[in-house]
Amino acid sequence: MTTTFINRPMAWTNQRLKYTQNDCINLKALWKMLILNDNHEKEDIKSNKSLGLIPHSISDKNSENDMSLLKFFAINALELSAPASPVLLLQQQKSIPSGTWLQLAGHPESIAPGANGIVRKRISGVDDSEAIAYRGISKDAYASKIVPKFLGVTESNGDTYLELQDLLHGFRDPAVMDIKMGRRTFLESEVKNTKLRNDLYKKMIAVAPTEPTDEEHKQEAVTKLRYMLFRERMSSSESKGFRIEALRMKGSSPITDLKTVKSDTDVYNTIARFLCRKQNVTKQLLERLKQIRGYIEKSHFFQRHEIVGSSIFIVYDEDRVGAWLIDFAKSRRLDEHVKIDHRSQWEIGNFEEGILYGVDQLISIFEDISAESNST
Ligand code: I3P
Repeated sequence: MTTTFINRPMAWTNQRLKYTQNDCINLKALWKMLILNDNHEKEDIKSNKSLGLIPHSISDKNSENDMSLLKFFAINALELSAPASPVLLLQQQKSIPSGTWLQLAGHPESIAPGANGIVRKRISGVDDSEAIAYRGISKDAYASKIVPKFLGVTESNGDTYLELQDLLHGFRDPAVMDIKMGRRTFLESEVKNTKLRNDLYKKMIAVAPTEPTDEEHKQEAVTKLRYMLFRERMSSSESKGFRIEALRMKGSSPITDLKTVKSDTDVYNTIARFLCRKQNVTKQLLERLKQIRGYIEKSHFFQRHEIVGSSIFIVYDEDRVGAWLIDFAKSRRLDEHVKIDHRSQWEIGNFEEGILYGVDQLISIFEDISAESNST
């Protein structure tokens, strides 16, 4: 891709930001990013490359937070091997530092802050599809390296939770971005779902008032398939195999009004602005994205599953960067005879979702941004 950096206001104007702060439309669908705006005293660097965290201090000389690798491996080993029984977690909840939790993304109240680097995500039960996916992933040498550490399933007060590595733990006022992967973002089962939904019609006309047909306007409802295809077409999902769902810059409010970020220029500029011309961050994230691609290609889990609706979650602060694949509620095991490459175009029955096609496109944009920032 040959895109040049043009500093357009696009999704970054104050007006947009103001609108976004008052905009509740997106909140239901966005559960992933929990940002703790706290007033902690400065923490030690706690990083671990194998968990997707890349400390700047490894490549940046003279970082004031330099710590021996041994020390941060030891810290992480302690945190992630911490027993995660319901009782302990409830006790830990009491010691959560006071601060403001912002749920930037997602189905509300499905995720709860834990402590010691753990978050809990509510699921339907022990056989929830996401729990099944995490169990499979954690047995896969490659897939397990690109997702949050899975600590198990726990029950508390009648609810069941996944216990996962808190990807923001230890970061200070981080920049975060959630990129939903894939050209197809719905399960094939939606094709047969004829249920008409007024909420999706409302979301549709909020973005494009003239999009519904006369019939749909009359019914004031659309099917989920109709809405999801529209959503993919209005954003970059259809063309690039990914879309930027939400982001937050250091010291700023979250931006979730990104449903029409679609063109090469808009996508490029949004990511470039997110990276703030930080060469080191861009370079390390590019390496991590390539690593993620390589692990997906080698993983047996990915060969045997369609991965629908997952996101790449990117985070960086002054000290470190990290990127992981998250959200496996719509990952499904493929029948034995079905083979997918995660890049081909979807046709009903072939189960292709285009996640690797999206990673290819994303890497290409990061390469362009990296080249641009090196040349200026
Ligand atoms: C939502 C988004 C979610 C989807 C949700 C959509 O649209 O595509 O991924 O949830 O369906 O409404 P938007 O991003 O425009 O808010 P699932 O991934 O769980 O299907 P829902 O309304 O049926 O929850």
